[in-house]
Amino acid sequence: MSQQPRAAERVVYRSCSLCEAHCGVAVELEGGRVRTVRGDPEDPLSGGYICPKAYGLKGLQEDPDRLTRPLIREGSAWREAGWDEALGLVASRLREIREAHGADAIGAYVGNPNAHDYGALLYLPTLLRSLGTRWRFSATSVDQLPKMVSSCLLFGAPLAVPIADIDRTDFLLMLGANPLASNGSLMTAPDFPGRLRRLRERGGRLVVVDPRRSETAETADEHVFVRPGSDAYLLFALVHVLFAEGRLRLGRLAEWTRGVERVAELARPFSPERVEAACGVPAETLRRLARELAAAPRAAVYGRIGTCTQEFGTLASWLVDVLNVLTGNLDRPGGALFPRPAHGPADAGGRRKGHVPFARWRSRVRGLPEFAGELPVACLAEEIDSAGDARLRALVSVAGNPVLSTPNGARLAKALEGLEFFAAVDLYLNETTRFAHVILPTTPPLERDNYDMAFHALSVRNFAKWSPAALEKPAEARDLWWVLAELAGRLAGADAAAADELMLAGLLSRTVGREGSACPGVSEAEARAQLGPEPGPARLLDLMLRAGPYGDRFDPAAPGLSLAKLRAAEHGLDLGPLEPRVPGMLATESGAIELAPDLLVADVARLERGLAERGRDGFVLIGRRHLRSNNSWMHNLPALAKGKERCTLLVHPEDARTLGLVAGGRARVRSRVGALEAPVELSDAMMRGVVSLPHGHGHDAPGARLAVAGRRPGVNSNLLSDETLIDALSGNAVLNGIPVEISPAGA
Ligand SMILES: Nc1nc2c(c(=O)[nH]1)N[C@H]1C(S)=C(S)[C@@H](COP(=O)(O)OP(=O)(O)OC[C@H]3O[C@@H](n4cnc5c(=O)[nH]c(N)nc54)[C@H](O)[C@@H]3O)O[C@H]1N2
Ligand SMILES: Nc1nc2c(c(=O)[nH]1)N[C@H]1C(S)=C(S)[C@@H](COP(=O)(O)OP(=O)(O)OC[C@H]3O[C@@H](n4cnc5c(=O)[nH]c(N)nc54)[C@H](O)[C@@H]3O)O[C@H]1N2
Ligand code: SF4
Ligand SMILES: [Mo]
Repeated sequence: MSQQPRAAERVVYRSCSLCEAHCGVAVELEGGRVRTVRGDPEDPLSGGYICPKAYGLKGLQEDPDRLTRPLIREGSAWREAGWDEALGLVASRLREIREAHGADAIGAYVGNPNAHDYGALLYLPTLLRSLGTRWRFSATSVDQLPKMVSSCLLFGAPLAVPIADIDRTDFLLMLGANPLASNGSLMTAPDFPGRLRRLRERGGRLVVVDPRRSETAETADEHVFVRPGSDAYLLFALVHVLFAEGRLRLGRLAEWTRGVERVAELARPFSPERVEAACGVPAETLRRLARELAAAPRAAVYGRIGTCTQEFGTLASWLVDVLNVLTGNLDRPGGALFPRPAHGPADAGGRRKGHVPFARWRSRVRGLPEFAGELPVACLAEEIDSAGDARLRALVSVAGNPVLSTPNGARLAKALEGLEFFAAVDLYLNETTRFAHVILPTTPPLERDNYDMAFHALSVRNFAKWSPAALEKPAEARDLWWVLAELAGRLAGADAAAADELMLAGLLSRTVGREGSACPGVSEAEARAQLGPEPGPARLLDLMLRAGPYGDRFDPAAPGLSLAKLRAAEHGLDLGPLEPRVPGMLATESGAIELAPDLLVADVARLERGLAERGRDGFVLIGRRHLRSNNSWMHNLPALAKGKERCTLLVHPEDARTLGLVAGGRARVRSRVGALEAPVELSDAMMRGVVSLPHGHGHDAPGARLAVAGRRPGVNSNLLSDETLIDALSGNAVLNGIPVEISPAGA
């Protein structure tokens, strides 16, 4: 006799917000608790796919180490406090420091989870404005900053990132990405494994360029080993071949592209034969790849972490798009296109054109340039620990763990310890927040509503989904948006409601009631009446949706979109495949794609200089990700932490032999800035001369409250990453291709 599974009392459909894939999930509830988390087969984008981390939503909810009340540190002890006391203390300490030393004595660090919370995305600018500091840092500069710089120069907007049209392309050239572990990045494509499988089933070809035969490379038609940090040479060689062999095909974009001849000149010296040693890729392979790319009916080049967090990150990010343009694949189906998110403006029409927010100020110690209002996090520690009146004395961090995530974690930890005041908004007492004076914990994903503001703009289909809170939050819990707004308000002598009203008024004045705005025929009063009195991000989102490209323009009888309509579509709304958006979305001064902008052209000289030094380096270190892991902060969930040891040093067996390392033994790894020991795992998937260690481990820090993670702490790979190694153009940290010396531990 088969037993019928018990039905859940209630099922809430929403998205998993743990990674960029944002898969649709069905959260089954029973007795006020989560019974389980399943994939939602009716989600039009993910079709039921989830990865093991989805279950982590339940684990996170129930983790006894997750903080639920504000903590105030007294000496080395922590005590729980109410919100009024904790926020009052943060605001008064920050005001004191600002009055004594100026707003630039306070720094801010914003971590990755903010990108997965629309409340954070909407209210962070308010807090940052209220702090008034130019010393803003974020996980951007250990991640996609180079792509943002290049997109800003080429297309006029930092977040104008072309998305590889994986569902329709015939040829995907992927560099420095491992979506079988990461589930995709700057490319929201839930069920990436299934999409790649279908690409190959319909006769398409997948080529992966990576110094490790990654899980994704294993499934590809071809894997090309590349020396870490040499992608710009490889990509330039492909560009060289396109020009040399007359394989250009700009198509419709010819009219909208400037600088093609300049690119031809720049590519001339980078022949396949000249760069093959630097890349570790035979010249014939480079030539063949260029020909295949040019010959494919529809092709897309996609580069990610491995192409960004390296010495020539901006050049490599740029050349990815150069190839897409030169082969006629940019902005056409099956190539790489710009999404049209429901909350976004219809095109660049009303925006400021040609504005490149670069180097308007520089860091104090090293003179690194600001981009889009942020300084590279590689210089955060020195801005705190270098003597001088203008040093950083206080820090506010929001959902970040820079001690494990940014270069030279040991120096940063020491610097944080020396701060006069440190406030952390975070779910855990961890490697970073243990140095805080106050920790403000906010609601975990299932207790808050969400709309995937960042990732709908990076999605392989135009898509919108409302994620309702699955669980009612406890009385003492606060959402991140509210904490940001309340803090912003208090710094200005007001509160969250005042900060929220300011946001709404600003957004309304740009969106309705004015000639040239999205809704010229709607008065502010009318819009306010329809949006309702409830403060918070949902109301702002409603306004953006209604004024957006699919919006109802405040005519409830019109077929267009509003938050109410989105809420009613509980599995999400498929808004169709990506469609051409050039020239409407371009926001460059010329209104065209600037294929050879001055800043990038100037950086090519550095690439040229680097060529002589390449190909004869010693060992270099790269990173890797694991499907059950999420940067630094999900190792405390038993269901995800189980299994074999993951924080191992991968070494090619031949290299191990010459180094005297054995499987299961321990290696000592040393870089300019630090040393550590890690267990050795032999792997012929590694390129010779390259070793790999995952980041986000090292959970044995004294004072952290991470019982499960602490049992198998692993080591912090960012003890080895050197804060002086950066992509000189963008200031992005080099986290792949770090020179290291390796020996058997104890030798
Ligand atoms: N060596 C090496 N280093 C890397 C990388 C690499 O590939 N190699 N990758 C880099 C990349 S791509 C990134 S994005 C960065 C990430 O850098 P960070 O964002 O600094 O680090 P995370 O590990 O994501 O830490 C997130 C923090 O937010 C907290 N948190 C999680 N969810 C919430 C929430 O909902 N609310 C609040 N208030 N807090 C929350 C967690 O407890 C944790 O402290 O790491 C970078 N570091
Ligand atoms: N399971 C899981 N998923 C995640 C995360 C996680 O920590 N765990 N983190 C999330 C975040 S914040 C991000 S940004 C994304 C990142 O998503 P991905 O970009 O897919 O990141 P990785 O899986 O680290 O893959 C990077 C690949 O680049 C290769 N590589 C290293 N150096 C070079 C190089 O110089 N050139 C080339 N061509 N390749 C190189 C590495 O060997 C690795 O296979 O993943 C997100 N998803
Ligand atoms: S791939 Fe996994 S972690 Fe990422 S959104 Fe989907 S279920 Fe969540
Ligand atoms: Mo990231």
